[in-house]
Amino acid sequence: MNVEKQLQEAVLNLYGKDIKACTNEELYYGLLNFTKSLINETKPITGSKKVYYISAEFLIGKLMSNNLINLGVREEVNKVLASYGKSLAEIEEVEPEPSLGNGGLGRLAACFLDSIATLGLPGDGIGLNYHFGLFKQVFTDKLQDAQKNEWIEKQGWLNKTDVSFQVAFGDRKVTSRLYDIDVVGYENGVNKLHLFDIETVDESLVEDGISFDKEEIEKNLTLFLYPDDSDEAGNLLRIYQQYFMVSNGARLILKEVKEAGYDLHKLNEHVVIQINDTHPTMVIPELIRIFTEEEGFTMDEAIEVVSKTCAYTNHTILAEALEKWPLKFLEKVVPQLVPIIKELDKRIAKKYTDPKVQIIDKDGRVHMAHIDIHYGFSVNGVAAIHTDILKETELNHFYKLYPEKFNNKTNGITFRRWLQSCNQELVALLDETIGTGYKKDAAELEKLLAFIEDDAVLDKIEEIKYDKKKALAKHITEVEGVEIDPNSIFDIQIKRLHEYKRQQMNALYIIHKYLEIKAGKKPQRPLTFIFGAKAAPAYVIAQDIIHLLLVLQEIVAKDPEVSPYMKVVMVENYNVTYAERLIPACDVSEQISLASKEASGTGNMKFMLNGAVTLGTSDGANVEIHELVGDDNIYIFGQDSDTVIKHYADADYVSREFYENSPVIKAAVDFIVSEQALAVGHKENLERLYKELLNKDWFMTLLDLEDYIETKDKVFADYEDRRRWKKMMLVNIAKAGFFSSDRTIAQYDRDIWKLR
Ligand code: 26Q
Repeated sequence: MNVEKQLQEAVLNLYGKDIKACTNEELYYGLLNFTKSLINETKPITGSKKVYYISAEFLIGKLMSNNLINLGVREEVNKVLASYGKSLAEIEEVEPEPSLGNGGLGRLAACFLDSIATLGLPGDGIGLNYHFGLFKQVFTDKLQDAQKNEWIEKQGWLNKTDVSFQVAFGDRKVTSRLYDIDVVGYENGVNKLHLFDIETVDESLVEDGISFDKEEIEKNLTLFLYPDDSDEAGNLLRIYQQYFMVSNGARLILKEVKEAGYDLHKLNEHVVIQINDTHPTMVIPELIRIFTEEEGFTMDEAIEVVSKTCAYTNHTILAEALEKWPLKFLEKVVPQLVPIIKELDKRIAKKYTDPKVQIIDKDGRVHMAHIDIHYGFSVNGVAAIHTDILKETELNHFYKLYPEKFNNKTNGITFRRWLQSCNQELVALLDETIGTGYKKDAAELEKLLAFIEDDAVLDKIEEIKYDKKKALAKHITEVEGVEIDPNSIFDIQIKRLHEYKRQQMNALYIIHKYLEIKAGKKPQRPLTFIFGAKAAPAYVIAQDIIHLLLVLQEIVAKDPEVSPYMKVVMVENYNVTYAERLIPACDVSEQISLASKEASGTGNMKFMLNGAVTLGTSDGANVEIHELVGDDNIYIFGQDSDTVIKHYADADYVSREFYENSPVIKAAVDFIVSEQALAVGHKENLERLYKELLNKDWFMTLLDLEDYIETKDKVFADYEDRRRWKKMMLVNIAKAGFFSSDRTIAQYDRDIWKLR
């Protein structure tokens, strides 16, 4: 293949110009056509059994760089463009980022699609084509404001198909339209991400910000990704969305099965449906409904085959995030499913008397996870500790009924995006030192351990980090208007804003440092604290925490005594693209959730792979990172999950006691409502947050604060032993192979899907 010739032709066709004369925007669209034609020449992945990964979220990020890597032409394209004085990195900027996910669960789904195709497994994603996705975050008056994020263009990765279905709700019928995005495996074939849309969608329904008429289902169904796991309103719309997704999904799956000529009674031999959290759970009663009403199955037959086809992944143990829909809501939106759900419930009630395992509870709420567990063949958690907690506590009643269904699949990340695409400098070093085998077998990264005493390699790792920090600093200056010093320590916390993730604890450390500097105790080296986080618009305390961070950013920046020693930056509209800049530039990775609450975390893996050192609690995948790198290459602090779970059981955590017994904690918490803070911030937000910490603190911030301060001080002191730190970086990179999503997907296939 002659890349130059093909690219030249692509832009000539579009614009009648040659590469040299094109703008970056024109080159992007030329490259898009070029890449799409390469994809069309790539073989579809086929087989007699296929996995359908159904998910309300696919946080895919920009696709150009990854597609070029996976097609094996990125370097060549780069060279050709460079020979015309063009920069591929700048051209890639043109691409809009689809925001089809909230956070971890959506990004995981995207990594999984990449790995499924890379392993050559037949497997498609099924989801929704949200026109504005998750909201775009802007800061106004140090508060989060939500705006629509337009990402769909005339020319893009979405391909309109001729697939369309009728979907009936209780009060209306609508028509769907399927759009596909190709998913290219790394040096392998192509699968698809199927995104359903509604034909009658109307973008003009959106008024200012993200408000729109919630009743006009025909027009609004696919406008937005429901932005919360905490908002009460809009629940009905969410049920419309979920049913729309699974009804179309079921139709598509059955269409493909019939076209292949398979017997529907043997569905489970050809299809496995992986249910990503409970959002797609209605696929179970929907399939049963279709089989009994349209395909002549008896209820027993339908239940049996569907149960052997569906598998469920749990991503949370937060009770409030487990979906429980009032039967009333389902009766309005999907009355056709209600008799099926009642039948499923009746069968369970007949078999088991324990109220904890019923599908419909005494208040008439349908527990979606319970449907998945009773009527699916596999239940998995997403990190070892998470699965253990599910088995021992949260889902213990189910574990006792079905021990054989429970299994762990520790999450992973695709190294194509989180190493090859975002850190080409590190890739070059790895290629030089350990060869290129790690690109197909991530475990080979361990070969890097042989260089632990090699100063040239250690220095190179440090130099790459420094260059990435410089690049990030430049970007932050450009887009946030904040100067940061690449010689300072970059301490980064990026993830959805949630109390259990404890950004507020990080803020209290910053206050503590600020007060220390004011008192004359200066850090050895300047510190840069970087945050990125969106908060669900209806999640009040999360908004308050964002406000506090922005207040601290301003106080520190405006204080000439302090600003030479520390900076705080809360970046606006944190998203996948931003993560790709932040992660390679990080020194200290903040993974500080209250133990037992973060199912896994995947940012922790991305940071490690890029040579950051973790400061974290014994939670989620941090536990496995700890086991892999050993005590000397990670900083673990805080109470463990057993202790935390016991505090909840005994209801004996009183945050005020910690406040009253520790002058350090008291000073930091009081600062939130100090005159100094109130002069910059809003009384309402700051007082509410202060009171929350003192009177409730449900996620036990103050429990771990002193240990956090002590440990973090040690991290910063250790950073000065440069040789030791560089070795820690190397060990973290070398041990990251386990967290490749290729490993995760191979395990899903081996234990659950059995596609070959
Ligand atoms: C629930 C009810 C009603 C409306 C919305 C929701 C809702 C929406 C999104 C519930 C949960 C989510 C997202 C959850 C999520 O992202 N979980 C994360 O999943 C990651 C991948 O497994 C883990 O690494 C994280 O630990 C987990 O928090």
